[in-house]
Amino acid sequence: MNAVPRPQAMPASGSRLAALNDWVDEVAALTRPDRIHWCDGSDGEYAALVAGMLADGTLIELNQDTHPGCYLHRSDPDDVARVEHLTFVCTRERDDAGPNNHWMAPDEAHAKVDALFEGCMRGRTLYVVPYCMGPIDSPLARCGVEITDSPYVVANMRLMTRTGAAALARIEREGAQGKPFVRGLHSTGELDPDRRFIMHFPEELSIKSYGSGYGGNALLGKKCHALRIASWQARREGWLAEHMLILGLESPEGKTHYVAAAFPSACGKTNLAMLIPPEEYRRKGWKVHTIGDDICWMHPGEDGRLWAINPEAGYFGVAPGTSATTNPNALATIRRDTIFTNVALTADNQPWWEGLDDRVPALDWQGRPYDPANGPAAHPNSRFTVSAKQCPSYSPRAEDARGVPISAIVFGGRRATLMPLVFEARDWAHGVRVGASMGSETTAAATGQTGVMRRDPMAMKPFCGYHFGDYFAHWLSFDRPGAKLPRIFHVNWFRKGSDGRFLWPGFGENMRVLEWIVGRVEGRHAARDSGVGLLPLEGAIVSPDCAADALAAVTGFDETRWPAEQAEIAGHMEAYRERLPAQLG
Ligand code: GTP
Ligand code: SPV
Ligand code: MN
Repeated sequence: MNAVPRPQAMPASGSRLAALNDWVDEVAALTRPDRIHWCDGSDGEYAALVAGMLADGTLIELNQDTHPGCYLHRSDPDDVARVEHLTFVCTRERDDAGPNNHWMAPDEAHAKVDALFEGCMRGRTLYVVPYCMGPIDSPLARCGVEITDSPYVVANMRLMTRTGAAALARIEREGAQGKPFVRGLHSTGELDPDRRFIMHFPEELSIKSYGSGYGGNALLGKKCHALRIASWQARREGWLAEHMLILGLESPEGKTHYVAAAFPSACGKTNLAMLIPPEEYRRKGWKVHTIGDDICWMHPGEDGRLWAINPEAGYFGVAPGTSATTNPNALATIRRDTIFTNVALTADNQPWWEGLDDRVPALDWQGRPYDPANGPAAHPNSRFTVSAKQCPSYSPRAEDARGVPISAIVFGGRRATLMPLVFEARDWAHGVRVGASMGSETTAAATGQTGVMRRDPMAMKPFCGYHFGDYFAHWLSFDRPGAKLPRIFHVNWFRKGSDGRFLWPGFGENMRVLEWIVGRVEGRHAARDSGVGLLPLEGAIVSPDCAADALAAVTGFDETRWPAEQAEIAGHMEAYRERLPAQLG
């Protein structure tokens, strides 16, 4: 990199950590910003960012009477979701990234993306965003710094992570002890899909993302750090970084079981995490407490249990389908201080999306007068960004430095056929096989065709930062003397009848499945064995919103179709053959 003079406005030093200052200098020399701003995470800073974005049109003010502190961002129409085909894991050895990732040699990747970064921040401000993934005082938390030229990203990072002064202090403290922080460099570039890359360098604990301003492509604390880089670190350090929600299920007796659940993108994590139990359960005293809705870091504790934290501090949730009937907690959460991205607008400037209610929107997600001929009014991957603390079911245990002990792990996918409403794995190794075999129909959370069935092991296909064979072996390794592992289950809310409609009512009714799961953990419910695993006994799970024949279809398992599914799973495992543990072979 060329040595260039510092721009006038650049502070001599933004941090007590030389390694951080040097890196910021190095990036500034490459990207040539007009200004550098070190984020302190304060309210005043957020207000100034928002004011700037309102002035230049990056944000649009929503109806402040109905939605105080809420704004709309319309992204570039070519930049609306994660881009898996442009996402790379750049390890020295190609095989370490595995067939589950796109790979590029680190030197080649740096050269390719640095050429794009060259001078890209001219006329822009370079923001330095120190952040902590997890409770600020938790030994399970990990820190990073994102450098970005997008004020929208800075504002989203402030809602999604613990940013600012406290995070910087921890980074400096740890840096003095030689502990590295994850370095994430981001620029929106020209938002040109042909000049877009999301590069990960797990061996260097660094990320370089260019050409997108959307979600997981740009908020680097989320998928890039907390899943791809963290999964790599977790393997080395003996823990798990997973695409899972975490909820606490409190029984009428006041006992709380924590459950972690891995469903692929747009397959129901946020909804399950914020579930409101049906009236009859509420009356008895059942409660759901939300710890996290997307990512879970689990560490084995001294007691042999897995202890989990949610590394995030906010939700980047799917808007379409969110309503007073499906997810009232989410709706209550996003009534104020929320950034909406790519939703539609009503005539009185309120955010709107398909499934919210029966109003007719005035403008679609691109700001055009709404015309059904143009497709849905809200983009199918339109989202809200909001602080987790605003959720009525938010649990203070999300701030617990020790995390919460996990009683059950639940895998699940979007499967129109075959996979039953719920089953339990016979033991840990079987549970790992169930997770590794997961299938799900693709959704709008990533670009590409939707509704295509693909294997998505542990919901980590787009997010595991290393070879799936090594990953499955890592999962199996937790079964060791002294371990008190969670029981493993599999659910499917998305079975369809011959008329194409969902057989199971889902949402709040999923409480009935959670209760069965916790009942199994406590030894209160019997089960019957089947090809796929342990099924509930007939009548153990019923719903007033599910007719008897639908219930029988959705809770049962068609053994005649199992051999074909198993053959398909074997074919999928074949791709990881060279590193596949014998137990999964
Ligand atoms: P990411 O944020 O992409 O990781 O998604 P997620 O897994 O958190 O999915 P989310 O809870 O946002 O749900 C995605 C879509 O599935 C929304 O449109 C929901 O309304 C819908 N959905 C969630 N739970 C259920 C359910 O139990 N049944 C049905 N039919 N749809 C559901
Ligand atoms: C997902 O796709 O799983 C998400 C949204 O949670 S994004 O942050 O864009 O990855
Ligand atoms: Mn997700």
